[in-house]
Amino acid sequence: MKNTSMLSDLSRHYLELEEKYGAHNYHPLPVVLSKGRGVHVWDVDDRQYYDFLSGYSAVNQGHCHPVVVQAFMEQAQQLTLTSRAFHSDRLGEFTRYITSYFGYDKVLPMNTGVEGVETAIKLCRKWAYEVKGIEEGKAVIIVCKGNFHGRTTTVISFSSDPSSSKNFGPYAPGFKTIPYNDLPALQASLEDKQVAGFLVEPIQGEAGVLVPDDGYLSKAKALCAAANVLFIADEIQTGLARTGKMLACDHENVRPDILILGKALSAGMLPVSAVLADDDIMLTIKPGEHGSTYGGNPLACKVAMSALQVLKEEKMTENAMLRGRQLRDGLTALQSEFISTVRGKGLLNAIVIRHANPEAAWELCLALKENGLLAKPTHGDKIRFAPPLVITEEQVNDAVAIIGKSLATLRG
Ligand code: IF1
Repeated sequence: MKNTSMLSDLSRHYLELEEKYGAHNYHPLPVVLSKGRGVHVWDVDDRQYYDFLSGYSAVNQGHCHPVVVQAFMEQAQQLTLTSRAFHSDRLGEFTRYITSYFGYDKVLPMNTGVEGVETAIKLCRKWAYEVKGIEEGKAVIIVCKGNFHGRTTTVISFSSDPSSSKNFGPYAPGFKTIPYNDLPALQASLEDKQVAGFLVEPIQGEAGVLVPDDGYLSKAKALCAAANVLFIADEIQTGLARTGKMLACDHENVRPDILILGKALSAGMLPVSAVLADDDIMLTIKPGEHGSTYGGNPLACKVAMSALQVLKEEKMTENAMLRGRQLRDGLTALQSEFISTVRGKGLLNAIVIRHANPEAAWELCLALKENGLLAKPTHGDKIRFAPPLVITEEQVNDAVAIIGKSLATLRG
């Protein structure tokens, strides 16, 4: 299936190493990268590309952001890990910085995104039993069809994508799936008194950048509040300026009861995630009840503060809003017979390919690569366009021209 004929010997060498010695749990585009700066990455043959995936939104700040790299290097030479058996000067600073940045009482730092989700689930259940008064072991968390929240055994238990869950059972109970962007379904599910939380992506990423109707998030939040159910926002992919606001929930002035961040919280430097909540929720977890060896390590804390700082200092939220609109307008103006939909918010966008050949989206991504732009198809016919938020007006025009030129190769 993989056409590697156009690859250099050097690229093929690295690709074959991964193929031979690495597990086959991915199907990457045949390109071998060795360098990144801002919106660009370079392959081992020194060919330059626009990165329109941004590590699935982990490098919002651009590759190797110099301010974040500097913070990383300073801290790497000072102290990198204490474990949580001891305090560190960086953890204290970080907890103050991030809670005032987002306006919450407390933060619980973890590493990967899915650990943040797991933490939110545990917090929600603790709160359900110790504050709300649900009978122990009975709490239900409502989730949405088409969700993607990560790959642990509990989290895949409520995935609706068989490729994430099939033959990984037995599955964890305690979750109920309702359709996304469906307020009546949410309202009906909230009648069950054992419901403790509603876990939702403000825009569904993996599902193909599905943007819910205006008002969905604010009304969902209101329904949850009325039912004394925690509104838990997974902003791992949508947060941190990606959609043209600091959080995607900000588009509707929604303040989640539990906020989960990851990915760009470290500007792509190392896995850093965080869960934010107020005291009534966060203080239900007591010493010894949850944690992680690396969670809140000094290196992660320093890098995360720097990653958050540059988002604000360089006005990346505003740029994502402006450049996102420009990108969608540019894609629409291509008037390609092969694009059935252009959608997204800020710089989290996707197109849906319409073509007789079911491999057309993959073929288009190969053509994009040849023309100097990297993007990855999802679910066969969708392609995500999510460049780093430092992209300029000129670069967006250039990228749209590359996409137009590549679409032309799908003809015939
Ligand atoms: C992979 C998708 C994106 C996420 C949300 C939690 C996590 C993710 C909303 C878990 C992770 C990733 C993981 C990556 C592919 C990718 C992805 F296509 F699968 F859906 F971005 F769109 N919540 N998303 O999007 O975070 O534990 O990975 O740090 O290969 O699994 P993680």
